[in-house]
Amino acid sequence: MMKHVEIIDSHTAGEPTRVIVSGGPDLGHGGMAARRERFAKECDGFRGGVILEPRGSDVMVGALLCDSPDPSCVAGVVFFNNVGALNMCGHGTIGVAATLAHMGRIKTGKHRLDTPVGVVPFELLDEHTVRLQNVPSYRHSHNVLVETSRGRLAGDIAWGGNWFFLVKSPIPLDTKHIPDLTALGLEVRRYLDDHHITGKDGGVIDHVEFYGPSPNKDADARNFVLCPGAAYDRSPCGTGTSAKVACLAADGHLQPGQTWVQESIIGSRFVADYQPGQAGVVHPTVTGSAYIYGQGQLLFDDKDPFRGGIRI
Ligand code: PYC
Repeated sequence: MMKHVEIIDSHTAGEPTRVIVSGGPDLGHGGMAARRERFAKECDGFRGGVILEPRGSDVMVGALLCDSPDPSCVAGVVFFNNVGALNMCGHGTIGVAATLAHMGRIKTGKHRLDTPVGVVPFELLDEHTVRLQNVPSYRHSHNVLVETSRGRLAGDIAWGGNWFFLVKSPIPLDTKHIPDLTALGLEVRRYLDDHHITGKDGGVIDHVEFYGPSPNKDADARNFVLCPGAAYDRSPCGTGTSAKVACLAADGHLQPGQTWVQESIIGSRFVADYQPGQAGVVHPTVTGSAYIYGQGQLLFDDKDPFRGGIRI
């Protein structure tokens, strides 16, 4: 038997998003957090088939488009990657918004997307450009020490819709150092895991964000974000930019409404700012652009030994 899954592929600041338009698993009618749980438990074969080689790549983030129980939302979404389900995804939200526009489901203006960690209001500014208001973000811990082969590093733990360890990079942030940055990011992750260093309520810190100056005068900083499955984010990472803004706000280095131009390791950009919220959280907005680059069907043949992806 052949299963057909309809997809639309886009990239946001270089980072790909594969939206599952139809043919994906039915996750029931609960809230997005419950559907994410169900996806994580029951849909690993589907996840691997869509994201892993030969149909996908480690870099890709999947976005399963769902209906939302909240009538104020244009859609619900469950994000996933090469190793599991994500909580939230900033570049993915921008990709989903551009995809909904491409499908004719939304026009320029304000909309809301239901995600596993809360409703994310966004504004479609033109067919490519999206300003999203991310979930409340905050710094959880400051000056956390991690021993690495590059010495002792002091970083921050922050929530921006995913958990991040943010640390000044001891390695130059340029593309020729990507293998070194990846290796160091994996070392940091291993250290955090081995020492049971977590976010709030034991949240696993599965993203590592190295930051430093940008070589370009019109960007405030550059980053390199290592994602949970060891791929690096080609975009400046929407949730990572939100976590960064929360840390800047906590240090008094960024004022409410002041813009922060965050550059990625490949030189692509998001523009962020924030408004203060209750109890030390910030409400970040992140603006970026996505471009559709593909549309079609994935085919899954029952007899294909790699219908669930290549797992090594
Ligand atoms: O943009 O938030 C993001 C993101 C998370 C993982 C990859 N991109």
